[in-house]
Amino acid sequence: MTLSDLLVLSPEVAAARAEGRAVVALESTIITHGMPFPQNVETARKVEATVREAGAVPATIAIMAGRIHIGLTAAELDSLGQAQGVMKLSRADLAACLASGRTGATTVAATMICAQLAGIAVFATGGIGGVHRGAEESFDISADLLELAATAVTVVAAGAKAILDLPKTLEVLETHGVPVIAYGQDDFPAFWSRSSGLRAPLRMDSAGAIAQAHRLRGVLGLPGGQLVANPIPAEAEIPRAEITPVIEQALAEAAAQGIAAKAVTPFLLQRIFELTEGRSLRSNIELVLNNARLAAAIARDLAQG
Ligand code: PSU
Ligand code: MN
Repeated sequence: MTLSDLLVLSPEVAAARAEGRAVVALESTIITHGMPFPQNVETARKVEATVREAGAVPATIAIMAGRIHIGLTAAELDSLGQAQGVMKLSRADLAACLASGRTGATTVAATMICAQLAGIAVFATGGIGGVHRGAEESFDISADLLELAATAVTVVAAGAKAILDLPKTLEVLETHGVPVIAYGQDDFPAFWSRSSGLRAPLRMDSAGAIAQAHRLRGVLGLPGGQLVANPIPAEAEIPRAEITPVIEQALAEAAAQGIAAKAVTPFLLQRIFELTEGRSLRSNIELVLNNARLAAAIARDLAQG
């Protein structure tokens, strides 16, 4: 079994790679564990269309029947969006999922690994995993953070959700040498809200500068990627004062029900969706589309060499 036996490129991605065109990787956990059906599939399609409109080719990544799919056909995307019992894959789970032949959705960490194997340098998502509140007791720190330190993919996200401990998340990223670049503002964004109230370590105002920093990390021989924190568009944001009590309630329920490990992030997202009567999901969709546009611009700059 070699790597080329494992990777299945969609026809669109294979053509783009052959022609040296820009490609943007997309994760699949947001489809299977991050949003309810049918908005998950509708959003995934819209994100792909947005990447294409912005002049790049989308590559949604998932594991199916023992292969790593880089780019899904419309039928594959539909079936993934309704599949039951899909594994949530981080670095630890990838090979085991392939060996078992089960269907698996890739988190930020696993998507970065697969993107790099396929030669894709830019990846758009909603929010990354981070240090959970109470991590000093639970030790719950997302493997996404260590992946950013290890794998040379530039990840465009709307920051990290305020369900996490954002100051600790930024500290862990700094410890591991991950550049955290706020796009077009000084503050680190907080997913549904444009600002977390914390200053981001770095700021850039153009896709070209982000692409150049990605290239220069390669020249310097630095392993690891970059986190680009792109604030949600103003018209779609939920101000921090409004989302904070909702987050507190969802966190209290998770604690009361003993939700742990991989179940934490999906549980909180679902409860916040219910408590906001869908408003959080509408914001989530808009921020992902916004990230897809910026990621496509970065990928286009990189493809120009
Ligand atoms: N943030 C979202 N939606 C998501 C996720 C994060 O807004 O669906 C997913 C991503 O796939 C991320 C994962 O990589 O949750 C992090 O999970 P954990 O906290 O268990 O590492
Ligand atoms: Mn975790």
